[in-house]
Amino acid sequence: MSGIRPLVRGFPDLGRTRVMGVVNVTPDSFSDGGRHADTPGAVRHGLRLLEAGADLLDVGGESTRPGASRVPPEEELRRVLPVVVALVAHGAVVSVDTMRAACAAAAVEAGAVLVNDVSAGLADPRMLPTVAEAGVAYVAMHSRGASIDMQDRASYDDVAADVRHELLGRRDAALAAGIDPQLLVLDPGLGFAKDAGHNWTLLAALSELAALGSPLIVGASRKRFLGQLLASPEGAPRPPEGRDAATAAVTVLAAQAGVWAVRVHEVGASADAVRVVAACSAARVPAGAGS
Ligand code: PMM
Repeated sequence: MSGIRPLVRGFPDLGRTRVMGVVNVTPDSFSDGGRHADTPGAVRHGLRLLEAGADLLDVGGESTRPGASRVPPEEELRRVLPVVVALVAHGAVVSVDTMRAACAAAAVEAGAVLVNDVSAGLADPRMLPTVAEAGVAYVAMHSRGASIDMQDRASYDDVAADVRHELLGRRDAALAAGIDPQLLVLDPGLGFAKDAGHNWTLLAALSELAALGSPLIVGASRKRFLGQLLASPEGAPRPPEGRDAATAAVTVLAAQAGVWAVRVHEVGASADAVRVVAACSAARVPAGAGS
């Protein structure tokens, strides 16, 4: 494993990639929309993910699937906040998946310790200063514009180089706003303004992204490119609930590249996978040994 498993300050070193379980409190997310849309259902789901081995839980109230429209701010807060409060009370390490500074601030006030922003600060000019002031960890994910039409901007000269360059721009903005570099995590944003080929190229280039020196998070879970890979002989994409084994395979690739965390819907297989990769990497025979 490469040497990019740095601590994000405030998170103890587990000696392995950590597993972030997804708690979508939404009626319309592509993979689990509507399944845990009310507070008790979402909290129960979060507790099940913890039992299955999640290291942290990512609570979101706004679907970002391609084509999704924005949810009003008050509705996002209404969905997210009670779930954050309840999961924090159960001792969970909670992240909030939001593009809005006000939602991030309220979630942090309620005990969230990480803000996961798929717009990397571009959707709300208050986001970066708010996170800097809160002093919590921040995920800056690569995307291009709002979900409603982001796939129109899935055009790159060299996707790995372009995403790296654009992420560096967001890292500069985050640092300029006062976010502690030790609290900053980058994410290539699989599926966000990217087609399947772009996603595979980015997965193949994770080590180059890691060379930027910031911890990484990867979210491949149940995404469309996996459904396309696993399509039926007639060409029908495999539905989201049939993509968990492929998701766990991506977890292995990501853990081997040394990423800080993977963001997944089904936690058990990925929790096992990151331990397998860590055990194997700890057992690696030093170069030259036995010769
Ligand atoms: N993907 C989704 C939502 N939030 N956050 C990060 N950091 N990375 C991702 O890849 C990501 C994300 C979309 O998936 P969902 O609708 O199933 O949550």
